[in-house]
Amino acid sequence: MPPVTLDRFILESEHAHPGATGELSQLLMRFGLAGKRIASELAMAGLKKELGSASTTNVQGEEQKKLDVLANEILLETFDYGGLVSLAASEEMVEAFVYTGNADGHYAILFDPMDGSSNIDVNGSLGTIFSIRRRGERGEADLLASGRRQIAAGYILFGPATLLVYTCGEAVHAFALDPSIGEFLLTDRFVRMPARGRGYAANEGRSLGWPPQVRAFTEYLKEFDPESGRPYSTRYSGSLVADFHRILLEGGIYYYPTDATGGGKPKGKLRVLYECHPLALLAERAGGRASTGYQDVLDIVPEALHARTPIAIGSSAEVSLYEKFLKGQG
Ligand code: FDP
Repeated sequence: MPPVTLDRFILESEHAHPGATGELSQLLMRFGLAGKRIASELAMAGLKKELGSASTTNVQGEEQKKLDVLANEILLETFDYGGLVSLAASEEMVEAFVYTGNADGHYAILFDPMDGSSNIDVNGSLGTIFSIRRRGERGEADLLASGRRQIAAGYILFGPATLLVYTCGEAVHAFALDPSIGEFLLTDRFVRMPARGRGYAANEGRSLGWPPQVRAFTEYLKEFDPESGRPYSTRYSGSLVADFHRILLEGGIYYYPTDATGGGKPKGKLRVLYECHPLALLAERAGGRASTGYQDVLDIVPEALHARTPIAIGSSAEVSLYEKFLKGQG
């Protein structure tokens, strides 16, 4: 059986949907291309002295690394031809970018080009998260919509291997880059997230700023009760994509709640449109869940392009338990 490349898989999936225009297939394949270019830059970044700060900050006031900026440029360039995409919004840009040469393009893309930036300088895992939406008449304003309006979403995980995971609707599929031929090859068709896991991912160093219910949830996970699978193990890498990928395969929960420490993150840290909506779509399609604690993440309608939200994402058992604790029923 020959290996199934990303392009072949996408094209065959397209043929299974009579009436498909092939446009979405092209977009997904281009995210694959961008992923290969970013992976290649990451592999050489230390040698080419591309690590470190770009001496700029993004719209959120966070330091930008050179690779944040480079990955953003690669993604923008990748969709600059072919007429399909007319709008791109990124965590690294203040406003959405309008492709003036593609004004009629039906699609908008949204991305976090380099997720887990604190891992850049230490050769840790990193990711690119993406989402595809249909572009509306009102341009940027139409992006402020529920996550259920996403047509497709996915991520590229830059770890020991480069992986691409996406959903185009019904199911989640995973691919690994074979660097010897420069192709993503299918590794898992119809990925399912376990209904329950044994690990949690959270920056517990900030727990004093969390709501007391989240602290109580965390203490519950750490209690010794082998019958209910406790204590859970902590697995936090500083890269949402890497932590999410582990949970996709092994189950468990990632959470980044509101944080009142210091300057505080009263709305949490993660961005609705670039991180939470795409990963929530993947989680749901794989049988998991994503919640603010009070509402499904996919139902959030952000008030601004760079809006943030608290999030708990992962196996349905742990996310439902998190919700119970937040509502004081744990
Ligand atoms: P980063 O800011 O380094 O890009 O979304 C951003 C993110 O990383 C996630 O990937 C990660 O899980 C989280 O923030 C890390 O934040 P803390 O350092 O506050 O734990």
